[in-house]
Amino acid sequence: MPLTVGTAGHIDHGKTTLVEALTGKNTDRLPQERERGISIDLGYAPLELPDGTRLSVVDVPGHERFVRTMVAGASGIDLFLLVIDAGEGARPQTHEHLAILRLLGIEHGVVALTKSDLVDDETLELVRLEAEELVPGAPVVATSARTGAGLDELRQALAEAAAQVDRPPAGGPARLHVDRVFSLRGIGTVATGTLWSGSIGEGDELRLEPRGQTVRVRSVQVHDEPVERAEAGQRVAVSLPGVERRELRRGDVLVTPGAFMPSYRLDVALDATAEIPSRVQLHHGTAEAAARVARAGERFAQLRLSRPVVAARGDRVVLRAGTTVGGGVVLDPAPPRHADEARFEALERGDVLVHAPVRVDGHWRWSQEWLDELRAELERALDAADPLDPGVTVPAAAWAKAVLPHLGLELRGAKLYRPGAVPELGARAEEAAALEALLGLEPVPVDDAALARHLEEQGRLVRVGDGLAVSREAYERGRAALFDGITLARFRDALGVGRRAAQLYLERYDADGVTRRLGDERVLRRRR
Ligand SMILES: Nc1nc2c(ncn2[C@@H]2O[C@H](COP(=O)(O)OP(=O)(O)OP(=O)(O)O)[C@@H](O)[C@H]2O)c(=O)[nH]1
Ligand SMILES: [Mg+2]
Repeated sequence: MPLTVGTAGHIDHGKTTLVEALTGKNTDRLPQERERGISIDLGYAPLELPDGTRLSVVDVPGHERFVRTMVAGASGIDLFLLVIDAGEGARPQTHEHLAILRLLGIEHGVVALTKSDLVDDETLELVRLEAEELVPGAPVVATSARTGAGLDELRQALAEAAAQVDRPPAGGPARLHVDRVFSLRGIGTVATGTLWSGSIGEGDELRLEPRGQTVRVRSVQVHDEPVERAEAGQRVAVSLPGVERRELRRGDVLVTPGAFMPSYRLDVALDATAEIPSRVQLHHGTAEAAARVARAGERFAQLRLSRPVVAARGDRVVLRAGTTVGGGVVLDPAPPRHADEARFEALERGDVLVHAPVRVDGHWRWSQEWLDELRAELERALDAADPLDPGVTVPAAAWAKAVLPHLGLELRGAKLYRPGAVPELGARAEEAAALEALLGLEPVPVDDAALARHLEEQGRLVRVGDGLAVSREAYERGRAALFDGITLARFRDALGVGRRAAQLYLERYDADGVTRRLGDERVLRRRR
């Protein structure tokens, strides 16, 4: 099973140096990072362990101003590598990162005491005790990237910790939280991230949320190797032709179309590590949003967000207000706009109290309130629709088929209409009359395709060629002039139009099944 290990720990405690000692890769690639000697953005490197385990390493910055970046990096990991400087011991971001790991539910990992070459044995023992107290149950390994001391032991400890991770295979629809975007010459835009569920393969159609853009995957890579399909848990790079690099950023989500709805509200069970104020910064996946906290009793809250997130039940979130103040587990990713404690308690018990559609035992379920909201939204769209075609496109969601019968609307083709709705000219009646006055034998252009279709349905014109029309009488006159074996020249003379126009008439008769082309001639089709 592919696993990702993320570093954690206070600034300058040696995370990046340790990752380089383990993997051979310096993940501080930005010029500012090299100049200032600190990590600013997330770094990535593959790590091969002696027992053959392959881990992806995410190296995070320790600076207190970049904790938000740390949360984005930690949100997709399975294991932690907490780094503590043996000379300094635990410092503020050691504690904060550790709290974040706990809030994200990341239980397994290893503590590395770094720079052991700089301290005496007694100091090392004191820090070891501190570490053991801080992270009970995790192995603590003293290391030095400078001398190489403890590195083999650390690799061994990481392999053992990896063996303990037991992540249930996450099937279902695909969801990838984007953490990095770049463009490659000849390939185009590439997005990377951890695939939280489902799988992604070449040629898949996905939705880029919360923007709501449909994209197609050209190719998929895992660890710089092309693969046909990437599976949940893997760090994945997908190339997305036709998407501009600036259209994508960290925090965006790639999902199976129709499977997740971006939401401005989350119902969560809170896990407070400090006083949670009424306004916080929400971190979910690689995304962030300002949130208002509407408490429901002691333990629950509805988070009302400044921008939508793509969440699922059971997801973990982190809440910060200057510093980390807590987190939560998502109970309902698309709740109604109210927060009453009883509802939260029922949700937590696992009762299915749904708002937006969810699949329960193979059947779609939704709340009446949600259905009313959807209906109101569709009514607004119907009011705004072209009177000539007063319908709206069926919502492109997996639940559409199940929900449609409950809407009281009429399905015609791929669109929904009010029952019995008929096309009406409305404000275009004058335009139609002006057009009709122009119609005759010679085809005239009609720019308004919807209008042309409507007038043809009413028997007021016949469309020929691309964006042209003739009068109904002209069409009938031409039809009466047809006989078996007629050529283009004879037809042109019979109708008294130009060669190009004659050609358009004949093509229309062919399309209508009146004639069939046989070499240079037309034969009449026998009607049954
Ligand atoms: N002597 C000694 N110095 C070390 C060791 N590991 C790291 N250092 C030094 O410690 C300083 C900080 O190391 P980094 O690896 O950049 O620390 P970091 O934790 O990645 O820092 P941020 O990413 O900014 O939080 C550098 O000057 C390293 O050379 C070690 O094992 N021994
Ligand atoms: Mg670093």
